[in-house]
Amino acid sequence: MPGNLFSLFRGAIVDENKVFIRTSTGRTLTYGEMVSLSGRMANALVTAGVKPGDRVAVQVDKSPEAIVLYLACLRVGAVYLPLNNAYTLAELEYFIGDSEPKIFVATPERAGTIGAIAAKLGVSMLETLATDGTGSLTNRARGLSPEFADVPMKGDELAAILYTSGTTGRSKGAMLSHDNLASNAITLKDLWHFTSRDVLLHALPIFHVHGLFVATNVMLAANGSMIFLPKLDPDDVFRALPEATAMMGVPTFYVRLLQDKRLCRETTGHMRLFVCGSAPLLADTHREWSERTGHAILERYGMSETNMLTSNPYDGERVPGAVGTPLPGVSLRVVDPETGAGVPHGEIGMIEVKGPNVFSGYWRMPEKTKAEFRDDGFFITGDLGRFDERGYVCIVGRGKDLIISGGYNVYPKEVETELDAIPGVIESAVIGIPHKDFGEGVTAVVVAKAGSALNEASALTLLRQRLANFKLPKRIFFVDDLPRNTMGKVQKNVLRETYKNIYAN
Ligand code: MCA
Ligand code: AMP
Repeated sequence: MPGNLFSLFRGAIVDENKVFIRTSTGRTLTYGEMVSLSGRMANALVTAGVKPGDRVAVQVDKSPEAIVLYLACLRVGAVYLPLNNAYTLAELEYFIGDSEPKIFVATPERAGTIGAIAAKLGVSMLETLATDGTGSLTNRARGLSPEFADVPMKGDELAAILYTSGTTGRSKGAMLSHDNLASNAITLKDLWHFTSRDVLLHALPIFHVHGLFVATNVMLAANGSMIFLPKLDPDDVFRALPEATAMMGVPTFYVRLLQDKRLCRETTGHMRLFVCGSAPLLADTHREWSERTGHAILERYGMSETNMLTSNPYDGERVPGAVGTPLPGVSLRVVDPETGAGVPHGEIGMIEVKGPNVFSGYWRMPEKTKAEFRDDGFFITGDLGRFDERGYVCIVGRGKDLIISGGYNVYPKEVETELDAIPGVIESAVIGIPHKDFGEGVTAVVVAKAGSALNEASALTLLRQRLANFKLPKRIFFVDDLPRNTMGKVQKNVLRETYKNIYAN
């Protein structure tokens, strides 16, 4: 492994003039510019007092400069902490308090409000970065030298912290090391045959593993190019598609593109690869895509804590409904969730994993970390699965109370906590219901006090101030009582059955 991950990326450059990122507005960043700009930005961070191990929290829009900032953090040895730009101030307050960043980088529009919270929580510096690359951070970097001696890192030192929600409602920061990220980038580049001839159509957000580490790190390791779209807009996609060789997306991308008449063999014939992950891809979507385009989507499976774990083959059968075999170097076993003993081949159990890609633990949560690892070092994913007769892994459910909506994780407990805090609410249950577009739709069932004036719209207005938009229930139902079993536990399976068809059309 390369030590500092940036040295892997620098070493992969065969052509400095090659475009690394081109935006949908036509702005470009070459590999040579990426090295010099990240050098300047690394100098800016050091001048601002950032030291190895310091957290740099970032909530900005997608831009080439945001990637440059990520790379500058690697070079400095700082810990990059990307935050979903849908997070509300209430959510940010928790992340800032928990991670204690040295600097917070925000969009110019949000700098004022975030600055007040950051200052209250003791963050000494707030910098800005806009979508067009301007802002106080780039101003700081402008006059500085492009030369920067990358800080030597031990492979197990932290490169990034990614917050993932938790079953208790408190988000946990998954600590990822330089080696965790390097191992996955090298493996996926080789497995999926990425080279400097590739152009990746990139419409994912860059604050999660999929858009940042799977897509961007793999392209950096391959010296390939990316076309950055701000979001999944089918018009932008079909405009950019002729120049692309590959695309990565969550299932909602594929569902939406299938609704577009432009999707056909002619418009996708030149493409080399379509990769999907972050949530289950329905077998029907996989088949429909193959029929319309002639391309079998390559589905893979991973987590924020582990990066990628399994993949369908590049050459060989890509099976609808299966996530493929464990990546080289990854050990994956299926066990009895209670005892941890292996289950017979083909039977369903808890998926546990070990490998160079697996994180070292949750930021400042040693107890949680201990609870989610076995004594022999295997990480308990919370996903239920089985091996099929080919040796492919199939994910059949989740042992954790988690909803995945459009590729984003939503933990019901977090939404229930916010609902229960609303005056007039006695209790609530939040469930995931099959949703045509988002895979699962966050759905709330609420018991309100007699005579309360609370209704769906007023509850949503209050929630909107507290929760990121993708966590908001698509529907809220008011009932007299929640169904309970003899132990008094809410029967979410009964609720899921009651509301199972609400998003069918
Ligand atoms: C937006 N909305 C959503 C979501 N996104 N609601 C539920 N779930 C979502 N994911 C809401 C907006 O708040 C808005 O609500 C309404 O939907 C319409 O917004 P729209 O503009 O259509 O949304 P969009 O911009 O098209 O976004 C949908 C999306 C996007 C394309 C599915 O959410 C997305 O890019 N998801 C990818 C997430 C991702 O990268 N996951 C990877 C995590 P209103 O109108 O009421 O305000 S990494 C991971 O999971 C692991 C490691 C892995 O294996 O990869
Ligand atoms: P996150 O915490 O956002 O990284 O989400 C990780 C979770 O997404 C995993 O634990 C799985 O439940 C789910 N996931 C990711 N990829 C797939 C996939 N291809 N099929 C089914 N579930 C997936």
